[in-house]
Formats: sequence, C-alpha cells, structure tokens
Amino acid sequence: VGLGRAGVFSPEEDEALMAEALAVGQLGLGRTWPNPSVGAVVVRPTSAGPQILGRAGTAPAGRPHAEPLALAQAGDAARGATLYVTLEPCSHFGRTPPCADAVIAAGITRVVAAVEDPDPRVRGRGVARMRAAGLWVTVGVGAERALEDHAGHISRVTRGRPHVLLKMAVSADGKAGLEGPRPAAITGEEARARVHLMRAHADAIMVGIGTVLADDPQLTVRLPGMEGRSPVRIVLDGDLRLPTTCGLVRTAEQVPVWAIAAEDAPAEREKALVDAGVQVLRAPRAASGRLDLPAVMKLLGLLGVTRLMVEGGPQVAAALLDEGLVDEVAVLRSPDALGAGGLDALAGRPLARLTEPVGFAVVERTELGRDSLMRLRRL
Ligand code: AOF
Ligand code: ZN
Repeated sequence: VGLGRAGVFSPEEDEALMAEALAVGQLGLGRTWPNPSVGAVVVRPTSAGPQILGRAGTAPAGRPHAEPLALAQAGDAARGATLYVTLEPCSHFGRTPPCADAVIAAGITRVVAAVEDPDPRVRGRGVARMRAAGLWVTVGVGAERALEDHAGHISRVTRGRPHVLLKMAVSADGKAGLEGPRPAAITGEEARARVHLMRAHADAIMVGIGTVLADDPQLTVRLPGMEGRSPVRIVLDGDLRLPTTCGLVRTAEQVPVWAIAAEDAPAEREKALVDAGVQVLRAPRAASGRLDLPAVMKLLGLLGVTRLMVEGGPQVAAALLDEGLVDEVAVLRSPDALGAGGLDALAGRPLARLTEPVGFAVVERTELGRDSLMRLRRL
C-alpha cells in the first residue's frame, strides 16, 4: 500500500479513473446548486489493477463536498492512495472546512484534478496547499468534459450569471408552435424523453409568459425514476399576468415557481400569486419596456442558479440570442410541417440564428426516432 511513486497508474488508467469521477459528478447535475456537482474517486494500486476505495459526488444542495464523502468511504485505506477529482479541492473555510486539508489529513499522496476551481476563494490555492504539504498533484486530466460539466459553476463565479441552454423544438417549416392558446406537439416520444433528461440536469427552467398562456405547460421531469428531479420553474412575466389557475401555479407547492416581474407590476397580482405559493422576484425593465434580461441573469446568479435551461417561446429565445446571453443551443427538428397558423420559431429572425449561430460549434447530432437533435456550444 502507498507506493506513492511516479508511474503507479498509467496515463490511460488516469483517464479511465477520471472518467469514473466525472460519471459520479454527472449524476448530481441539477441538484447541487449553488455549488458545482463534483465527482471524487479514491483509488489504490493492487497487483490486480486499480482498486476503488471510495466514490462520491457533491451532496444535494451542495454540501458536503465530494472529497470528504469519498475519503470517509475509504477510511484508513486512503493512506497512500490517489484521489481523482473533477474540480480542484477547495481551500476556503466556507460552511465546511477546506477539502484540500481533508485530503492531506487523510494521507492521500497523489491528487489528479480535472480543472482548477475559478471560484475567487480557491483559484489555485487548493492545489498550492496540497503541493506545499508534499502531495503530488496533477491538473488537467479529463479537463474538456469537466469544463462542460462545470460550465454552470464557472459561469456563475466568473460572470455572475448562469450558463444558459436554449432548447427549441422546430417543425420542418421552421415553426415553434401554433398561434393562440393551442399547444402543438412538434417532436415525438424519444425527443421528449431527452428533453426531460435535460430538465433533470438543469437547476432551473425558464419560459416567457406567452408560452404559459399559450401552452399551459408543467415543465416538470416526468421520466420513470426521475420524478423527484424537477428544477425550479421560472416565468418571465413583466406585468404579472400569470394565472393562478395555470398548471405551473397549481403545482407550485410540489415544485417551486418563480415569477420575474418588472418593478412596476401590480402589487395585488403579486399578492394573489404569493398566496398561491409563487415566489415573485422583481427586475428592472430595459428601454424597450421588456424585462432587462442581463439584469434577470444577474439576479438568477445571485440566487445561486448555475444551470439555466430556457424552453421558449419565440420572443424569449430571440431576445436572449439578440443579447448574446445564450451559451448552448439544443435544437430538436421534426420532419413534419405545422403549416398554416404556425408561430415563427424566432419571431421573424432567420432560423440560422438558432441552427448556425456565429461563434458556436456543433457538439452533438443524435437521431431521436423521427426527430433529430443538434447541440451547439459557444466556442
Ligand atoms: C470542492 N468539492 O464537491 C464542491 C466544491 O459554500 P461552500 O463552502 O460549500 O463552498 C462552495 C464552493 O466550493 C463552490 O463555489 C466551489 O468553489 C467549491 N465547490 N469544492 O472541493 C466539491 N462542490
Ligand atoms: Zn470542498
């Protein structure tokens, strides 16, 4: 035990063990905010290959952090072992003592971290602390995937706003729904399941009031086994037109609903909604009279939202793209046309703004039954 020398694990084993840590971290996406969902794996070498002694992710609501949970599983066997962790262990005294100190105290001799933690309280100090204590620390294994998984945390601590994923379902004729209060199914069952998985991995879902009035959506996760993972549901509702009888408000006791109103929206509407269990937040209006979206994003960042999924409608999608507030796009395309009465997906703007946004790269193309999914991320 505790060979503690270079070359105990090969670069291929490092990649594979970090993949284990990333997988554990991914399980918690959407439920650790305001904190990142970190994965940690404690491993020792044996003649039969690497043996995993502890494996944990950041706890729901963000604490305890991943490292002390994985170290506790390993117990005394952590002495001389290697820790794989998807984010630099923290160095600050927050609501828990620094993870870097827990790692040192447990007798870990090598730490492999995927990426540095950009939180201003950490930013390299966790690594420095462990190196000063004589641990061998490697940073960068699995970095590409870790940057993707921690995009919400990174965005919140460096830009003060959540990472924004814009999801849109578009018909073959470029429509995102039907005019008037008529919900239109655009994509099929497999696409729906994938959208629900995206929801489960988000901290919050946002729509415009127009979408609520037209479709009366639930915006919950309805996947077998994942029913408890619905994110907070946010409605951009400058004038507080949200009906207390809509599906969102009727389920507000089970899954939180936040209505974002302008500062001058009627107080009596606020009272009615608050009485119905909705949390009403206030944001300034932009010169256009609509809600000031950068200010809304800052507000959500302050409230701890790291991963925001936006599900329309066309006005909100277009406005976010116009403001440069979209970091990732998921376009689901159906082979069927909606025809007459269809709502333009981007409220008059060319569809290419969504399908070929400037400065984005395609990161995924998947066939989902008869539909297709294309995901793009900002470079
Ligand atoms: C870790 N391991 O599993 C996570 C970390 O408010 P606190 O005290 O919980 O600290 C939150 C910060 O800790 C958060 O902004 C991020 O920098 C880091 N998250 N760190 O060592 C973990 N979730
Ligand atoms: Zn920590």
